[in-house]
Amino acid sequence: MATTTKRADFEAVFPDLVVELLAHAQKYGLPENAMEWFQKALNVNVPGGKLNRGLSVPDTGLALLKKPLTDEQFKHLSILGWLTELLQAFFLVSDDIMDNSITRRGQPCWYRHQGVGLIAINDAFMLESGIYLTLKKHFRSHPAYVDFVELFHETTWQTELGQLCDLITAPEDNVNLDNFSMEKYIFIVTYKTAYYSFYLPVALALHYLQLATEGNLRQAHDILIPLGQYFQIQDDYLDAFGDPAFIGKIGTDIQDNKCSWLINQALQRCSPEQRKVLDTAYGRKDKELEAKVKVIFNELKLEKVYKEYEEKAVEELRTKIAAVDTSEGLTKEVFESFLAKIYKRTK
Ligand code: DMA
Ligand code: MG
Ligand code: MG
Ligand code: MG
Repeated sequence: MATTTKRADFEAVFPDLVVELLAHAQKYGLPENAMEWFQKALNVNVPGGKLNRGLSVPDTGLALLKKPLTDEQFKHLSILGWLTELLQAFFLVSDDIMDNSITRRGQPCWYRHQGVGLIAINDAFMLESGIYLTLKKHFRSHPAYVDFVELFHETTWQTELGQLCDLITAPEDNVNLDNFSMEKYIFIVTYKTAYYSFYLPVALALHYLQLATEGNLRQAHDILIPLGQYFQIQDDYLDAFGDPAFIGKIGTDIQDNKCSWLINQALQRCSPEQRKVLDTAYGRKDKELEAKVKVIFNELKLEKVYKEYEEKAVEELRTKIAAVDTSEGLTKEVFESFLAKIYKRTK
């Protein structure tokens, strides 16, 4: 039996969701040029990524049931998957404005498209609204409807808390590396990334299949949050050490003064001389100063530090997964498939 969802099968569900959302705008007599704008905002920002989050909703369904999904289950779980991608699109459009990013998925960021600019803010809101319109259309009479709505609201809130801390820990005009710490870092990444990227897809599948017991949700949480922290540490590592052509985005963390995993590791290991360079070069909108920071990252062998961290983190996650209590319908496969998707990822 297939244990993972075919990307093409999942992708085939999206165009109908676009049609439905456009129909929902048409009902209000939205002018044609605005209809076209919204359609483009959906098609540019929602598909086209790795789809890890979206695919993991039907994949979790498969891993929970351990048998092929019915056509209806596949369709519903895929719709819920696309809603996690809509949520992600809403966050990424906003994140790229706030992070002053250049490219995303190998294209200019949405706000950098010709004629878009800060209209992207409203586009982000409309992507978010699309979640609730679609939920209502397809799941209004599902027993977990209220759980779905509450879960999307709570996850959005959590992500916003994380983004707030990410942003205010990285003031543009006041670089002070003493403000960074691993404690702050773990808060930021838990909230800005782990909940929406890892906990949400699994919780959605559990609710959809009526397997969302308190115990199952708690166990999922206790594995998926550390898994999400590991994922964001990879993101931070790739920001400086990844290949922009391959990851589809140009790293901005050093110039943006971000409290990233790499700078926290550097601060723990640097000599007083290296610290002086970091103090004057980190968080400045200047390519040469950014390069100086990268020289120190290399001197401190952060690539090696990262690889050692990765092995240890994965070992701990495997131990946690092995201890999962499956008596209420949870399976280890749910978590194994997540881990397999991200272990040693390079994009
Ligand atoms: C990701 O943070 C978090 C959200 C909520 C988008 P980030 O700015 O490190 O992401 P990226 O590297 O993709 O811009
Ligand atoms: Mg960003
Ligand atoms: Mg960001
Ligand atoms: Mg990043």
